Amino acid sequence: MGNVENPVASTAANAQLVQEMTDGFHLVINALKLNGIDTIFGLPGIPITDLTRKAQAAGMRVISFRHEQNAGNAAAIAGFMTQKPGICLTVSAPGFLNGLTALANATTNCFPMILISGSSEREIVDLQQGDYEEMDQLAIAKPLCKAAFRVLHAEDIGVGIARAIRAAVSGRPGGVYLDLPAKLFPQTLDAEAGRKSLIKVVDPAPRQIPAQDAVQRALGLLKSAKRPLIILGKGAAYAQADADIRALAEKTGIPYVPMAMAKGLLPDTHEQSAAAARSYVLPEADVVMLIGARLNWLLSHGKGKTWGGKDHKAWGGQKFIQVDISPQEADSNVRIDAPVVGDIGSCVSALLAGIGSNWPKPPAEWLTAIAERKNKNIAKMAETLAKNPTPMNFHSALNVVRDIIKANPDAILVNEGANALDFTRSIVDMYKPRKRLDVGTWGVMGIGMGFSVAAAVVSGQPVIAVEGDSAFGFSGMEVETICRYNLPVCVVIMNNNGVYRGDEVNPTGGRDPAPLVFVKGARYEKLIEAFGGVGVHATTPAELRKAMEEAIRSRKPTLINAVIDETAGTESGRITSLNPSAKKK
Ligand SMILES: Cc1ncc(C[n+]2csc(CCOP(=O)(O)OP(=O)(O)O)c2C)c(N)n1
Ligand SMILES: [Mg+2]
Repeated sequence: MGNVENPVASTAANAQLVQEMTDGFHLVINALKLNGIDTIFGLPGIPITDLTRKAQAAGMRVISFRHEQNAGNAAAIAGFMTQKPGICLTVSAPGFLNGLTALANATTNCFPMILISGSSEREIVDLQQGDYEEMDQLAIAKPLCKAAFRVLHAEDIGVGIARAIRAAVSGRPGGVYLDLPAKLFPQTLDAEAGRKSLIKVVDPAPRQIPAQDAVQRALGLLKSAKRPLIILGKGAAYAQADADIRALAEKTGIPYVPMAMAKGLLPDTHEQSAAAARSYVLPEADVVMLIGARLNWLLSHGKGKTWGGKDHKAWGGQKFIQVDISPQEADSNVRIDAPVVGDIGSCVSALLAGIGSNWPKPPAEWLTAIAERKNKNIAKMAETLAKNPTPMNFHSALNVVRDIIKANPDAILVNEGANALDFTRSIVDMYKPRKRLDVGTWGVMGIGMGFSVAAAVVSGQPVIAVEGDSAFGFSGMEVETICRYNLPVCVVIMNNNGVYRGDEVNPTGGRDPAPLVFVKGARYEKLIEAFGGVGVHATTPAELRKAMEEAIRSRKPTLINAVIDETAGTESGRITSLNPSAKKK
């Protein structure tokens, strides 16, 4: 009670007491920083507004978005690029739900991210008494992510963040949900106890060394092949084992096909690339080595006509080697004769060691047959690209993008749309790993601006986003974010007036437009001008080239509205056949 008698001493003692306390806000921030996480992608509001302020005050980069889905996509792709979980921070119920699509997409694509959402008062939520933004977020997130956790006590924040990080990046990476109720943030804790409660995660993604017998089995099968093929998936790109993957391809001389986000792992101009002869090599290969690529729909499930099978479900006769971090991946669609389970880096290095220096090159007939098809297809494409039709079409516009990427191989290419996606993937060569970021496993629209913001923030490199006009609309408001943070992003909208194409009409002759078409001649470039960015209306390849060169040079936020022939596209681009068609005409 001495303090009551001496008011001055009492104030000083209280001040000291306050200094020695910490709270939930700071524990969350310090736990992230302790683990090398320096950026938060999010959108403020109750109960996490102060967390965003305090994180910025503590030196973290806080990138605020206009919609949580875009913040979530940014976090996910930051995770893919860095092998550290990207953080998306949202408010409760609606903000959480807005972030959830990105979380599910991250999990599907094996991108490590953590969605951290504030949540309402547990006692009220659980009794369903109608709290502000009431929702049992943990239960809803669980089936859509790799792991989900909730922290109720400030002393458990360290453990909660540590578990979330491990779950996101270890084994097959994926999305993790972390639920932080509002009441957690103001909870106080003795500062020293708080510091001690935090965990610096040691070896968050431990290497997983493949078994030697599995490696030998795979090499035996590969050696027996007459027509071997390697398929590189985005798991191979994620692994950052670029030099070893290249050495594996080059030492064996085996032709390879990169999946979309593995483009550039070896330069697309590499002589062993069989991408331009894909429809020849898949059915003809006798042994296929999948490296970080799953036999999902993107590879026609490893069977059917694409693989030389007699009908759409028949096995084509290939033997498969599958290098994957998940032991459950093998046999998911067809028999895998030689699974090699481990992290891609360790697996590739073990395979390399087994290959030694005098591995026989694949038979010359195989290589010659591929080269013939490939050269023919490349020549045909060069002819198409050289044309300069009016109005501009996908080819003449993308020929420009192709040149710009060739001249700026460190630039990151973000890509979404249908025709705008498929044509870009096949026309624009990539020269370096992890430079192509796209719609991934789901073919989801809406990743464009979130991916662009994160790519620019994480890498500091210029970003070129090639967007269908429909695709752009899903995240278009983030051009304000791009301008606000002054990011070197150049958005190129392939504007063909609609979804797939812009020439459909309402068959009834009624006043409503057809479901797939947009306002004709829309001036998208004016959107970015509203926020101080550079807008360009480009109707010819020359105008497009000039604007793109200037965007790269100036690093100013730029949006180029590239006007494309509205009749140039096809339904769903390359995946027309996936549309269910009515039997009755
Ligand atoms: C979230 C989501 N909604 C809808 C779709 C269906 N979809 C696929 S591509 C696409 C847009 C294609 O139009 P656009 O981006 O303009 O590309 P274009 O073919 O015209 O070049 C849509 C709506 C999707 N893939 N993802
Ligand atoms: Mg379009």
